[in-house]
Amino acid sequence: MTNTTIAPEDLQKSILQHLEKSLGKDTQNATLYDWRTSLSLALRDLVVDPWFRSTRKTYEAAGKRVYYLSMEFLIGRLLEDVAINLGAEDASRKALADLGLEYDKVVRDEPDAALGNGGLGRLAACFLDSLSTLGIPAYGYGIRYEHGLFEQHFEDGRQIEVAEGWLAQRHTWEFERPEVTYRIGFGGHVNGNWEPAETVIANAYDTPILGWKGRWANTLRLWSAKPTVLFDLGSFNRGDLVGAVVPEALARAISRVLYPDDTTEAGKELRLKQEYFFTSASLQDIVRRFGSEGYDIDTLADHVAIQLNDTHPAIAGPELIRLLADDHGVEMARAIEIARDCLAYTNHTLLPEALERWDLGLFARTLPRHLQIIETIEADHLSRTGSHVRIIEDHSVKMGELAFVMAHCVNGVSALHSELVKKTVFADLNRDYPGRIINQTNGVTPRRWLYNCNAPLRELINRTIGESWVDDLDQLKKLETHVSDAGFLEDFMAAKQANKKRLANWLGEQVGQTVDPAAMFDIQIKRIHEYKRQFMNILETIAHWNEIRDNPNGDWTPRLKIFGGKAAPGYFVAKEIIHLINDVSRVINTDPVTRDRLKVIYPPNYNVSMAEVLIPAADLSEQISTAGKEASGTGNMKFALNGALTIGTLDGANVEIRERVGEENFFLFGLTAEEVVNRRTQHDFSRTAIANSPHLARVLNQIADGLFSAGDPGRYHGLVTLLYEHDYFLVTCDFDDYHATQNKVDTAFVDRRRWSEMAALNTARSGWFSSDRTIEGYAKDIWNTPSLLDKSGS
Ligand code: F55
Repeated sequence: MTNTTIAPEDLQKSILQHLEKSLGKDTQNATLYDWRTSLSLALRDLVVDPWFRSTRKTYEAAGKRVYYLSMEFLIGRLLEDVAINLGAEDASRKALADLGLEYDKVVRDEPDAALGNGGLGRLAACFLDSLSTLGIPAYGYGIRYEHGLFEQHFEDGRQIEVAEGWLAQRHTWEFERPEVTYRIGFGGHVNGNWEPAETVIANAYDTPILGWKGRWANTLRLWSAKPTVLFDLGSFNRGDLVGAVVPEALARAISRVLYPDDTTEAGKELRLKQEYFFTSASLQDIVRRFGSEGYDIDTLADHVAIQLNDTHPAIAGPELIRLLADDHGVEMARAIEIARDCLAYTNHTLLPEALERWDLGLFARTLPRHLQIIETIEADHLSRTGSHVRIIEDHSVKMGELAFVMAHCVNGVSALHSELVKKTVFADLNRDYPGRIINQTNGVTPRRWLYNCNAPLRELINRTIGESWVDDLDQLKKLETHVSDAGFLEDFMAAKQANKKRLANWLGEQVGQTVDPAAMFDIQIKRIHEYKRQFMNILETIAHWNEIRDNPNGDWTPRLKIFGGKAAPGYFVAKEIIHLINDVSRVINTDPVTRDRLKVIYPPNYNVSMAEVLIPAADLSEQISTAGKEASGTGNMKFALNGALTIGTLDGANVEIRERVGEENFFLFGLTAEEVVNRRTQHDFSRTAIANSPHLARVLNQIADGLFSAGDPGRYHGLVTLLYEHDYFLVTCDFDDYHATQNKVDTAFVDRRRWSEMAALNTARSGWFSSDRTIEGYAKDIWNTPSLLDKSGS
């Protein structure tokens, strides 16, 4: 059976029943939250059937399953996702409308599940969607953080972080499994056996992940930390009230909050505990399930493929060996072999500050048995390969090396990145284990990132080529023949215009700004980081502003520049950049000379749901990282798919996007990864670049003079000095090329016919960037897991 079709009347009945029986409310007193929860529960009822069916098929097939271990799953909202996968969107709309409610408003009431920082976590969420759509039996494993990524507020232009509280409301999609618990030990001693000093309980919560047309559903299992003893009655009885709650607080701290650092390693004890907590719980669960099906432990790798999403779960190597050797009596050398056959590792970044290393003392105190096992792994690795690469070095445990040695396959996330992985961070290990490193270029789910977020374009595509593209994105190629058709191009631009109007309304509501939907919408949304170069973007914006002011009667293409993104709370420079963007925005937006031609808006608290409004409305996608630094990028793919043109460097997946959409449909600028490395060796490269760029020199002087920080002229002294003296990310070197390319974009935008062709070709040629394609690559090259969908597609 495909597509659980439900009649609006039946759905409405179910909504009302849930309102009454599950929430204890009548229609008179129901709030938006009550309605949203009732609709969610009504739809969730429809998910259970395909979920059970998939689980049964999985057990019957007795084949191999994928276990995707990730510290982060950046899911966003689920309601709309479930509705479209069930084919119940129209029914939901109608059922609610008849109750006097607006579907879109109800959907927007759901808080984002923001259990991730950025690209790595969002990729994990797209992968879950694709695994279910493809019918590959899989479990996602992670942490049920009580607080997801912090809420970002601006106070006088500065970022303020506020704790996020998605679980303050009932999380309708999950099922608590009080009976599924594991003990997770920390510290203590090894006297033959490991005797942990401290133990917490990992408790499972399952969320069904439904694929396209409800043909298949996998499970996302998130672990919550609980104390072994609920309440210390002894302390309480002695009158120590605070002491009585301490053990509980300590245990629960482990799943309390997501670390907000994207690409910087925190090195904190609690973080190590989080990593071990969820990895151990997941592996115990995998081994228990395997055992319950009656298999011989020696055949584990025939049934289990474990993917490590970066090094955060790298403790899986030693932990699996520990479970096999210490608990199941497997001989050590064989345990290492089995573990390696099960494990594979994805690297997401080359940034040195992101490579996890644990202080040896901390590691020994927290996981003494694992340290012993790592020493054995290292000895085994050294003796087999004659390598000089050590896992334990400089008084630390290097998780990248551990993950590499314990994985049978290591992959990068774009063609360029995978080559750089071979040549840089893992050059020596690549020689020791030739062929181990492969590439799997990232992708994004077309269900969320086109079908769901872009109704106008979805409808146009459906009218033009039918609906089969949704789970076979290569079909978008069929649009190419329509690009010579003026009518199609007009419709394509009309869809874009509708999305721009929606965004304009949204901006009016959210930030109280009026914008012109005819202006070019130029968007950079991602974490704020020096390598991503939001700094260069805002500097170029100022240069552009200067040019308009110098020639106010010129024929300027109106632009709306939108920024979105959070900075890690401890990342000082990134926070300064945010402050600068907000300061510049205030000055530019109040300038009567440029008012109709340039505007800068930075809506606070960028998240998945905001991306869903911004991306479909973009004309121009900013992908301007220093070449060699952005492992892949996935936002770049979402923009191209939704018909935005990219201004970008030859970095990460930009390279592959440009190859596919055609170089004439992509605005390329900047140094290559190789040139970047060379340029850094040149004496005073940034001073030279600034001296040679009148535009940049002027902008830097304006900032240094306090033009954007009236009353506080010294505010950006540090940022400006950084560019002169330590411009590691080569903002100064790429500035002029970026500026010149932006001028080309201005000119191109005015030729509406040509622009619409380029935009439509971006959509038509982006099919390859579906995460379905990526997952098929992993399934074939790494996991060896078949799809269990019937060939008929049911
Ligand atoms: C790595 C280590 C730590 Cl300790 C924390 C975060 C990371 C990390 O790499 N985060 C991350 O989001 N990386 C991004 O992964 C995306 C998915 O592969 C890529 O598209 C993106 O280029 C990369 O920065």
